[in-house]
Amino acid sequence: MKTLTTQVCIIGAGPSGLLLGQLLNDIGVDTIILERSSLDHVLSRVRAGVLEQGMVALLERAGVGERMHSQGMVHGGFAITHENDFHRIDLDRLTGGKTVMVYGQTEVTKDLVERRAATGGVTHYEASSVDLHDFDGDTPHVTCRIGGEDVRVECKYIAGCDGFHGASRRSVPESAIRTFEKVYPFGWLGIMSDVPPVSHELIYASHSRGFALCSMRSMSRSRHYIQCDAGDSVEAWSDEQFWSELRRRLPPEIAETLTIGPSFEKTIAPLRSFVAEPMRFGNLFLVGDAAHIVPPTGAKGLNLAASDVNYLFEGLRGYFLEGDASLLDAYSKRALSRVWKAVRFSWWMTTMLHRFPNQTPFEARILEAELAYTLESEATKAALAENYVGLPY
Ligand code: FAS
Ligand code: PHB
Repeated sequence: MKTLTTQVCIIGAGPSGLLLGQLLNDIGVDTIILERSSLDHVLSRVRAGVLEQGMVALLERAGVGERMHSQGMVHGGFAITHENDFHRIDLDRLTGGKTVMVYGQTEVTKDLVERRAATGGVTHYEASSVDLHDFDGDTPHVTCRIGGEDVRVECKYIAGCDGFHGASRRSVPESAIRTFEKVYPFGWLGIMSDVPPVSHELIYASHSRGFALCSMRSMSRSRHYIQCDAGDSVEAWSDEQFWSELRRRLPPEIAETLTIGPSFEKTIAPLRSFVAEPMRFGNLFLVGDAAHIVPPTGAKGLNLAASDVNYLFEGLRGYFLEGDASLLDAYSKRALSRVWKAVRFSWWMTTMLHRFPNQTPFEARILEAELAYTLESEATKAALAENYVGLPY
């Protein structure tokens, strides 16, 4: 068995693992990242598209702000449509000048992968049989197979950045962890297409036929979603069927300007809210999707991963550079406080904008009133805006 030694062993080379690894390496704290998939697979993932200002600042600090600022798009607002009505949510005005950055998670990952390689960070891709050991004891370590060889990584701390289906959360004894979950009775069918977006800002559509979202990656690449049945399959949706359903869920004056074209990516994502408590187990810290999942309606998943990274980075910096473990001890409480507020916001936006099968007439009226009140009241629009741009870290 080959033995490697590092200060922090990071499981997973998604946004959480890569961002944490870069911030730590940049202050001289050694990390090794163990990633199950190939580099190509990691770079091929298409997921989030909206970055809060807190995440933008962290990416700048990690040295990957240049391409984001040159290719990303700063948005000062977005629209909510309800049947044929159009309402702009003016983030800039409602939050006193805050905005969001539209820049795909794929690009964020690419920038972080390149930065880590350029600054000598060690990442082992295609690491299999990753197992976590003695994270509650004195010799935390991780074993895995790399290139057909058994490897043991000895470390002081383990950062579980391996997503919802990873090994980290599953390594925690059931008696030590409490989970909270809500599974929604629908999914999102998403496509990518190299056609201009229908608007210069995002459009969240609430319609009797179901929810839709018109987003983008650039002014020549669109990212669209429609609510679909939880058991739906991608094969059941041709491009033509997708585009015609999307058109039906938009106000006519927008639908008629929709540019359609072939999709080069088409997936269905299930929607769930999930939180694991606590987020620390001895020398193991859960980060990002390893600890929580939100429906993408509020664009919070990727951004919560960033705020977890911020809190854990502050804790590890305090420990390794100043011998002060207080912020490490506070990690789980600080992270969960912000996580639950984002879980609430994502649940609220999802519940308000989607159509639920088996909804009673009373429930349908209540949700219509919720949306009408939200769109009429400055107070509720301000609350929507401050959550959308991101609550403070
Ligand atoms: P990730 O899941 O991104 O990364 C985990 C990494 O760990 C992966 O590279 C995985 O290969 C690796 N891994 C897993 N198990 C391992 C093991 N045993 N050993 C080693 N490595 C292992 N968020 C939004 O804000 N907006 C969206 O529109 C949006 N759309 C999404 C669509 C889909 C289909 C999915 C799945 C998620 C979406 N999300 C969205 C949420 C998503 O962006 C996550 O919040 C974000 O990827 C979280 O990053 P990580 O915590 O790094 O987890
Ligand atoms: C995206 O562009 O993929 C996106 C944007 C906003 C969301 C969800 C997804 O709320």
